[in-house]
Amino acid sequence: MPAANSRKTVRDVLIVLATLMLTTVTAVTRGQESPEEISLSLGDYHFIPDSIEVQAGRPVVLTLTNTDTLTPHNFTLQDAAAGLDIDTSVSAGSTSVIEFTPVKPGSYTFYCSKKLLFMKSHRERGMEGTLRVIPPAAD
Ligand SMILES: [Cu+2]
Repeated sequence: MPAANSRKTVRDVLIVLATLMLTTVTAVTRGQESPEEISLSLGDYHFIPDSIEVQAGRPVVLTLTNTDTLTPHNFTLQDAAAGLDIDTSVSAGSTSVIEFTPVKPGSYTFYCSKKLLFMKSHRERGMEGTLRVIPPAAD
């Protein structure tokens, strides 16, 4: 039945168009979203807080403050599959601000990769934490 088939095709095309429009609207809405601002303090082999949660697609402004008086630290978060490649040093007593937009929901480990020769790395001393990326809010 050709007539029924073409009606079905028209319906399929409409569904695809509607989906595309919805995707576009969602992308535009997300683009306008204000960044999420998070502060982390780095010191004495810890991150405070050591667990942060962000939303996929929403930009994050991360303020990293090293509260130690001598020891440099860094914030390393690398996951190629999730498009995350962050490695920022923060010298003692200073602050660095980084921006990134997580795109893939999941749980990612960040850590400090500093290490002195013959010593345990900061990560081995417990300097790591978790970034949880939750799916975008359905609205
Ligand atoms: Cu460190």
